[in-house]
Amino acid sequence: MWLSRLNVTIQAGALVLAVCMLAATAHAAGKVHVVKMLNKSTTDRKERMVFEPSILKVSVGDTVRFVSTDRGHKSASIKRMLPEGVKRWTSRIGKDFEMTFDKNGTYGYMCTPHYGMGMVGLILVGDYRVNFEEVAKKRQRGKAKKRFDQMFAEVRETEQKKPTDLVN
Ligand SMILES: [Cu+2]
Repeated sequence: MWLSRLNVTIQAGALVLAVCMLAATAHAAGKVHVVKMLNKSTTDRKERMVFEPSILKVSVGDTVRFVSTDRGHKSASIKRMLPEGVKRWTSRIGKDFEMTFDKNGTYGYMCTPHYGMGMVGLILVGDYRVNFEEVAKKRQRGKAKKRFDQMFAEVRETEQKKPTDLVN
């Protein structure tokens, strides 16, 4: 009697464990990365209105959470800075926003109200080179152009120095 009850307990325990492991596997499908939306850079106090990090490399299937650390910001994709067939996105000002990236490529985005102040960013997904040069050709203005040019240069430089850093 006592033994059979113990047996049931062990079986139930094994079942709970199996369910937990399954849930953990499902969750591991994609990583979640955080991009902060800030009034001031934490690494260079002279730089205002930034996404941090402004260049983010992720794997296909990963999610990026844009966190509204400071108020008044949003994340919106930029026309002709997305891989083919990817839908544009735009978040609500001052709200956290999550976006899952299911396609290889380079993605350019901005905080629409602060584009003129250079609040733009790049997300490199998997084999981001499929459209990198096209995205880099897109015409930009003012401070956004300056920051994008710096970012493209940084990506190219990293590619030359340590190509493995940019390959998933
Ligand atoms: Cu902003």
